[in-house]
Amino acid sequence: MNDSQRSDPLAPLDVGLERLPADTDPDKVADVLRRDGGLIIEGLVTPTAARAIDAELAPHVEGRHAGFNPEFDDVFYGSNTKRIQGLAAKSRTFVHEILLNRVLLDLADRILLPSCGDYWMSQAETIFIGPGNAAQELHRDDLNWADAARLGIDLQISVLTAVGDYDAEVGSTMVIPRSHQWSLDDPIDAADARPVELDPGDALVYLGSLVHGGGHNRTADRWRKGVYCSYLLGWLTPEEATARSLTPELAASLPERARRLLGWSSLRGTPLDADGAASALRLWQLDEADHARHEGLFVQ
Ligand SMILES: O=C(O)CCC(=O)C(=O)O
Repeated sequence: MNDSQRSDPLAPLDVGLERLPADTDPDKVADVLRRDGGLIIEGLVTPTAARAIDAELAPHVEGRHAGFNPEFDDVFYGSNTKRIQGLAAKSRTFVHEILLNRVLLDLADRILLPSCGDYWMSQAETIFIGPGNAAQELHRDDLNWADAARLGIDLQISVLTAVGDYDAEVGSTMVIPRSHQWSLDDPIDAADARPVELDPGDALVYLGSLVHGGGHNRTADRWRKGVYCSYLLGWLTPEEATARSLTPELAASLPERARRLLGWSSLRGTPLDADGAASALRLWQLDEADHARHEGLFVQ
């Protein structure tokens, strides 16, 4: 720790984030996340699962051009970056290994459930950063919900799992450890950001209040491969229209917990244990006759 950090406990850490194995006690993982705003879970999924997710998404990634709207979105989302969304419909391994990952759900239970009846998925996408792609502006995800971000509670947990190269040269995520403790109006200095390097299967987990951004891919021929997934308080609107990415048949074929996370349920304002698993199948809270619209796929 340097002198400025000793005199100011909220100054950014010189060192990067802590790295914990996936079998670490969930209370400890939650404490580290609350303290530093982010951490690395080593081996969140196995390298085999990471490869399977990459392979299942590959046809979609190959069929997608890089970049977005050159006048606006490219600056933030990346002119040579491939983002494929609707992942639950495209990769079963993503659903089972990332979305439903026990380590992530244990963490979300501890961080998000105190402020909501249940949380849900806000977005899942590939963030494959191609050669030459410039660094993304450092930002806080919570500012998508700017008024709620000022309430002083945790809104979102984001997870970036490496499914291929994820080193500093290729544009690994830049983070400012402990910046989640700053005021939202504090200036952001890119010199404070540190790269988070991951092996396939490792994941960067961070709060929506942590300052971060995609790194600069300085290579001529390598892609940085991360799969993003985020969990959001149930009373906030997700970034992605997740439920619309699934047909009723596909939704019915998923585990009940996945369905709830993907928006196939009504709002639960009460804690899960008071509400029970049966509510997961309740698409409409009150009008049971309306279930006919789904031709018996979902039962009360
Ligand atoms: O790709 C990354 O490392 C971070 C991406 C990100 O923060 C974003 O697109 O909002």
